[in-house]
Amino acid sequence: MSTEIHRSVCPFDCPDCCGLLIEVDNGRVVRVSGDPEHPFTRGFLCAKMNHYQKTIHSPQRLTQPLLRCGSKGAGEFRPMSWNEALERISTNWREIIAAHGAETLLPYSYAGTMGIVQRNAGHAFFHRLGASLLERGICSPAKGCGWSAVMGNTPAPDPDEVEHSDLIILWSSNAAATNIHFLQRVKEAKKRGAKVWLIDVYPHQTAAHADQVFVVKPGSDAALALGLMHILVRDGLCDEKFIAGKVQGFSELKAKVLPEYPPATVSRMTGIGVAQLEQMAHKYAAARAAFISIGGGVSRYTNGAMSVRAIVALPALVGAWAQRGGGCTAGISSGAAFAMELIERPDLQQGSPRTINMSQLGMALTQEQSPPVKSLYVYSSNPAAVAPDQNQVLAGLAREDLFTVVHERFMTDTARFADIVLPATSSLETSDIYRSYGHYGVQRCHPLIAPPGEAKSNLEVFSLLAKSMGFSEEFFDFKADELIEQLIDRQNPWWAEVDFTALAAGRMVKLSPPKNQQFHTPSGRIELFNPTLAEVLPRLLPLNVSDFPLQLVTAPAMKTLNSTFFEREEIYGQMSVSLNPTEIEQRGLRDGQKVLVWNERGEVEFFLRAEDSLPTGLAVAAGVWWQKFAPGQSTVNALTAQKLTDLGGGSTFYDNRVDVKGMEKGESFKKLP
Ligand SMILES: Nc1nc2c(c(=O)[nH]1)N[C@H]1C(S)=C(S)[C@@H](COP(=O)(O)OP(=O)(O)OC[C@H]3O[C@@H](n4cnc5c(=O)[nH]c(N)nc54)[C@H](O)[C@@H]3O)O[C@H]1N2
Ligand SMILES: Nc1nc2c(c(=O)[nH]1)N[C@H]1C(S)=C(S)[C@@H](COP(=O)(O)OP(=O)(O)OC[C@H]3O[C@@H](n4cnc5c(=O)[nH]c(N)nc54)[C@H](O)[C@@H]3O)O[C@H]1N2
Ligand SMILES: [Mo]
Repeated sequence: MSTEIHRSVCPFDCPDCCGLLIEVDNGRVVRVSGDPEHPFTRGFLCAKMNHYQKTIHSPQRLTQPLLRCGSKGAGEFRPMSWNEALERISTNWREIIAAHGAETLLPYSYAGTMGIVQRNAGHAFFHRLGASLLERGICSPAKGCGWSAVMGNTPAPDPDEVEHSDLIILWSSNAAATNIHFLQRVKEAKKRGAKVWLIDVYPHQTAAHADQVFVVKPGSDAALALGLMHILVRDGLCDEKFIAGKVQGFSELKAKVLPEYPPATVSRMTGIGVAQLEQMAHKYAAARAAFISIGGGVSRYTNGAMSVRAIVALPALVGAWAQRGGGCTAGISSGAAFAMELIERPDLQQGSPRTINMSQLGMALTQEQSPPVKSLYVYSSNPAAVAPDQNQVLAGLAREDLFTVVHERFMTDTARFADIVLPATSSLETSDIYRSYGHYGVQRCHPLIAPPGEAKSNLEVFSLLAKSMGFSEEFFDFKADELIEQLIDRQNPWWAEVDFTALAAGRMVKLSPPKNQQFHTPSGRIELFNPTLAEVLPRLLPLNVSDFPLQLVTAPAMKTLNSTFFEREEIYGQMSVSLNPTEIEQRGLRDGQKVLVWNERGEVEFFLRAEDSLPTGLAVAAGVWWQKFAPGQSTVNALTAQKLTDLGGGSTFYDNRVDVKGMEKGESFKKLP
């Protein structure tokens, strides 16, 4: 039989949301490549997706429902039928609801798939059940809050516009790992003469593409942005005309905030020299169309929303928004294009249950709650690995009285703790529609192969669970393609320019954000002063206080995505922590040895790596590993805290302090089987 080539979409949590070409031969995917006709992908993929077929056809895929037959977390299961699994889940839930109320059930999901249908497929069911609500803030809501504090609902510029910029600032963004198709635009602008800056806590892979790298102290970015503004004002480099017409609160900022951020003070706060600050401000003002791309890094601190807000304010002072290619982005939000209420079904909500923040799962499972959490249903997420304060999360998952169901593609660290594991489909086995948080594209995809064994999609499972629980609403009969049609709100102006024939044919089409006004804020201007917030003006907020000497940044790894792709042993390497050689020497350690990284929450074994380019005082651990591939029993989130950001209830993954010590000879934690 000859090979067929179909279009599909990368389902993973990445701003690029690539178009894929999938070659299928006899029911098997034999090759995956970037769609050359996809306007954003332009024919190339990242290292993770280049061999997606290895994930799809991995012998490690789960294919049958499983029932725990060992102790919690031991990973011992026996296969069972779907009927038995559904019967057990619904019987348990009925008993728990009768004894303790439906609020003691907690759904836990995030971004295993970004397809709008499969990602949101559980909301209607859990609303109908009356379960506790989950605040899904593990990624970067603080970034959104920082943006909207200044820009309201203003749609971010299209990423292609960056090609018209002459100064591109990648501010806390390792685009070479996390946004490679945007980086391609940056490289093209560079070829045409644009300068590229990287502002980060260490020079990572993206530094190779930058003309200048500015290394800041973690969490100090608000001071940097305000310090630059101080110089712009002091030296008369602001665009007075733009400010007079388009900006609210410049005089308040100038009078009340900027005097606190003179260069000498900002240099102490950020670690950037005074001369460099002066040079930065002058070059920024001299650029015709400076563009800032803000990554999530700055937002993952207890002061994260405020840091983003200060950075977003910067372009207003030089009028960068008035120039093609100028301005700033903190990510694209096109959710308003979709009739989300038809899939989320808030109208089915029973009672008014409490909300639990997903970054505080550890507390929710181990600390006294009224009512307690008695059952956890996890889908499209791996909280044992990705949630902060891993020791508390694992202690919660180990509770004998917690009934845990995990719907997964692989036997993850979370699935090991389940009472019941259900096998999940991959993106090539289901229908869905995708939007991106890095561009305005939308694309549909259809099942191209049969699921392995008895794997089912999120939507199918919730439909079966609804039947088992006796729910008769029509919603629970809808198929994915019907929901996709409902989600597309053709009357909504976002769809005005969409070619529906191309969409139906599986091609990417572009949504058009509203163009009726330039700045979608209450005042219609860029709001440096925001009277709706407790903090009406930006400033540097303090970080977590701790006596530990090193700041630990737990950055995204090049070849894995959060805890995804660890089934692909060929791509991930060794779980290591990097330090400047001075820090290594001071502790009497050597490059390559095993070390213990520790703080008040936990201890994690890593292989030590010396990196000359790292500043002192910083430790970097890339990637969120599966326990079974870690040198010890714990992974990086045993060190991170459940504390939330200043606004938005976001996670603070980079706001940790730790120390590092050598391991005694032969000392090691117990390994998992
Ligand atoms: N390869 C790969 N791609 C991914 C992911 C992955 O795990 N691997 N994850 C996906 C997901 S879920 C997301 S949300 C995005 C995240 O993608 P990004 O938003 O680009 O990544 P962040 O984790 O937010 O961190 C970006 C950078 O912030 C830097 N940083 C940390 N603290 C500070 C600070 O205080 N100041 C400054 N200036 N910089 C700082 C870090 O060193 C890091 O280089 O990427 C997605 N894509
Ligand atoms: N230390 C540290 N921790 C972090 C981060 C960090 O930078 N450092 N990043 C944080 C960020 S930005 C994010 S967004 C979160 C991400 O947290 P998660 O969204 O939980 O990310 P993943 O680790 O990718 O886990 C997704 C799981 O969903 C499964 N899955 C995939 N498709 C499907 C499906 O269709 N159905 C079902 N049922 N399951 C499916 C996958 O097999 C995978 O195990 O992690 C956070 N954790
Ligand atoms: Mo994320």
